[in-house]
Amino acid sequence: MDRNSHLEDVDPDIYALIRKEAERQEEGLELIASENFTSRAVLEAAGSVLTNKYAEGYPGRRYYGGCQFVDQVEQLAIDRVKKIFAAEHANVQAHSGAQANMAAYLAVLKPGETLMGLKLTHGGHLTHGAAPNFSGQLFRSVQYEVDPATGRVDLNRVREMARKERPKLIIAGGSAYPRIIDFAGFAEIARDGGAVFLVDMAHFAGLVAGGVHPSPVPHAEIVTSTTHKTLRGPRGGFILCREAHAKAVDKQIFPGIQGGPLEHMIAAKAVGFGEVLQPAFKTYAVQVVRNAKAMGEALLARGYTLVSGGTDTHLLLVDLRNKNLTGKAAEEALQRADITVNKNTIPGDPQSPFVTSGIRIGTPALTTRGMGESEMGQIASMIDSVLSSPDDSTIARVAGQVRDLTAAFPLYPKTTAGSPARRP
Ligand code: DSN
Repeated sequence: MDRNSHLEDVDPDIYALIRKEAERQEEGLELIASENFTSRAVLEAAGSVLTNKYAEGYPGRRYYGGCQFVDQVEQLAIDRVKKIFAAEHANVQAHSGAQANMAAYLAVLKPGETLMGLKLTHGGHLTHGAAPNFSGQLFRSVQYEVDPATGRVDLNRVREMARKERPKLIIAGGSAYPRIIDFAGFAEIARDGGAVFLVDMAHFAGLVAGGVHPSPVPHAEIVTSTTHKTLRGPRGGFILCREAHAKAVDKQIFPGIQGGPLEHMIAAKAVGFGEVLQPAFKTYAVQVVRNAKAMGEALLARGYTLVSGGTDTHLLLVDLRNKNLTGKAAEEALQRADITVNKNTIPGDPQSPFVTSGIRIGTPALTTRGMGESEMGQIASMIDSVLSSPDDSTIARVAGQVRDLTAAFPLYPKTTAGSPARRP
């Protein structure tokens, strides 16, 4: 939104709410592991006139006229994401990660057939077979868990379950799993049982792109992802697959589960992918992981328990039981100091998913602001102050520290055109 906002004149209510959200993002510490801040260029493409265009179909094969420019936009997005991940085929139309997963599953499974994924309460994702989700309703879902002693996926247990349950699709990936997954080991289990192996890399895609995390692409027949987490693009999804699954995947996205693609978002994805292809993105990805490790070490030094003992990625899962706190209470106390995390179940959690015994902490967003390991140490200390004594005076003191720190790392700094900070 620029200084002379048209929206401000037309709809001051929505304008004011967007301004408030921009200020919340600017002035708070964003530690939600699945969030990030896109560039102004991505925002501009997402807010472009491409939103006006219907383009059912694929580049060169549309059901509407006038697609000559959106065809080029979509082809650029496809070419760039294929290049980033060395993939054989890409579909960039999925509106979200959940849509990407739905289309990918339907490309290889019929309703009622068996899929196997990591249990949600053990770090998996809703779409990996959780009962209330389409993945648990349309398919027969079996769920593996992490080893309670290590907090890690144990491939021997996965193999045993796969032999017993004979899934047709095995899914690896999750939304609160802090460790590198053995993709080759999973692929072997899938191959032995005649299952398709799919990796949902939504959380760590940016780390793969930046070369600080193994790539699932050589091992999995299908890889799904979002664009807005560590990959730092706009909100959306995409699917990569081997050529053998290309037709089925494309057919399941359209006409299977979606209609017209969101070409403005596909343009924004293309811009984001273009940024990922720049050398600076590697530096970013390296720092995300360093920051997560630094945050983990600082929390361990203050007596916090981390599920699996630490992290290999961008996220940490903190077990708060030894601090006599629930995830819900911790999230609320930190929010009062403008530190945003999310409550999260820990493996074997005695609390309900609405209360939980843990919080999930991620470093992608603050790394985008330019923060490094020393800031992570400061933030761990702020978190500890709030969680140790969540009284009004501590919270006011920490909120002041948050204001000072965020002011030193402006989120959308002044552009050469002179737009002020805090005007994304
Ligand atoms: N719910 C998202 C997350 O926070 O990890 C994933 O879809």
